[in-house]
Amino acid sequence: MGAKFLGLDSSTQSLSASIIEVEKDSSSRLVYESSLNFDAHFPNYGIRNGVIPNLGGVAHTPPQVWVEALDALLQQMRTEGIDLHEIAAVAVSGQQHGSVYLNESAPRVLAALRSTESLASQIKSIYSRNSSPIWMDSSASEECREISDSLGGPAQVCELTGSEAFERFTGPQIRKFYKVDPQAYQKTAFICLVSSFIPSLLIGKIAAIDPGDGSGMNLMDIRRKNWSHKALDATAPGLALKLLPITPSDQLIGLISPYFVQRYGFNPACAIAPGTGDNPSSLVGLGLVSPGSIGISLGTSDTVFAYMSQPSFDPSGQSHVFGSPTGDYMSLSCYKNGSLARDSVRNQFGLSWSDFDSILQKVKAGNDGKIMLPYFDTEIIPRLNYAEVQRYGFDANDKEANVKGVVEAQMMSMCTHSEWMPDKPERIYVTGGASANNAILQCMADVFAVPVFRQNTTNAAGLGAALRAFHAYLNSNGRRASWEELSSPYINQDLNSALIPEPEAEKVYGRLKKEYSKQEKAYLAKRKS
Ligand code: XUL
Repeated sequence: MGAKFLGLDSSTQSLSASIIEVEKDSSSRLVYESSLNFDAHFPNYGIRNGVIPNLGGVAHTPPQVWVEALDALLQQMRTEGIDLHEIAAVAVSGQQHGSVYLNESAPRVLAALRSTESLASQIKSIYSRNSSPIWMDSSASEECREISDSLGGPAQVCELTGSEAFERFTGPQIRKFYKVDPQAYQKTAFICLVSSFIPSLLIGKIAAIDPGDGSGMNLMDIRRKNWSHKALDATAPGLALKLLPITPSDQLIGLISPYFVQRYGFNPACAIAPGTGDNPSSLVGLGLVSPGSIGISLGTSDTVFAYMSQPSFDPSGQSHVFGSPTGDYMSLSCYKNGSLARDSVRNQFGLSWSDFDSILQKVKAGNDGKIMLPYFDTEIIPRLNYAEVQRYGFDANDKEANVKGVVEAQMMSMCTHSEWMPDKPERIYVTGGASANNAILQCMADVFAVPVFRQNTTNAAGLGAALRAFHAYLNSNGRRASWEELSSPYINQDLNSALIPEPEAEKVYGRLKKEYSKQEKAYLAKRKS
């Protein structure tokens, strides 16, 4: 039996576990996956889809939900008979940008956890802020402007940090916290991301942030991969003292804390690798470690991403450059109207996923020229601070047109807004819950006009985390394995199972994409005037 590596993915709506088993020759396979939904398990927090509802543009989650989920998932794994003693190393993938604020008692409390009591009950006093702003928050526009002005304008912020100032990015959120509640900001001794907070629990001390998730903050110098003092100063006073230095992705950050050894049977020698964001983690989980292919994740957010050897910026300023776990870079375009927009149409007409699929298949490509702009919620690309669905040539009651319209709109928007990316995609590797749906993937293939490969797991972020644990573990033992080698067993490149563009549909979308961009531009111009 080979060594095992555990990836934990703390996403917007759930915490998932992925375990890979590695043989002597370093080949590996995925041997376990499971998931725990936040809303279903922790109704007492009053969250909906993982978020505190009805706060307008403000989107927060109590961090205690993530903490409870960690105990609950590990307990569930034990109950299922998983021997956690076999895990050699663990890495975490987390929803990006979300931040956790801790007071000065945190290091002491984390170092003294007793295995007889739950994590949540022991750490409830370590927060300087009870809720965490997450990536769905769109309420920090004023702070984005202030940071941008102080750094010389949007292009300068992008050149320095890899992205223009964005509402959901951690820097603008920190600035907002400092302005709204300066006392609580002052009491904050440490600021973590979701992807460094969970590793902090695992090692029993505050864990550092890696360049992949550090680049989602508007605080990291994207080229040097360390904090930019100019950006920190533009954000909030004393911020440098609240952040640990950035840690490289391939170096272990500690051993698992005795709490997990005693409570769940982990081996005391089990090592913890740095956490990173779910998109950087998916990048390696999909084997995107050289140019040529792009990844699309269809989850709560829909994202389009690709490997880059050097930073290259979207001239429209809507996409981002992040660090990649390989030590290089990645491009990332993020859409807020992902699964919740698809769900909203499905629920409106009381459809099951298989009904939704049949309608998508039945309605001809192009929806007879009917176009939707799918802003069920505020949007990131294009940047919109209000929710307003637009329908051209149909209304809200037309079931077929709405089902086809929402998916075509998502695909056309992702495709047209990815045209800036330096390497033209030759194929798409797809992940996320909705990647199980054939008709959605066929529409993706037709719109992008390239084959779409569904992977064996819908959770590339969790798999990527397990692979990162393995990579950092090898590295710490003085062994080097290439990322190609590590990820290749998981990449489905079989053309027989790929979704291939249909020539007729490809032609239809060639025309419709232009029309879509026109409608999008006209709508944005109308809203501005
Ligand atoms: C990326 C982003 C989202 C979250 C979702 O910039 O905001 O994809 O990472 O988990």
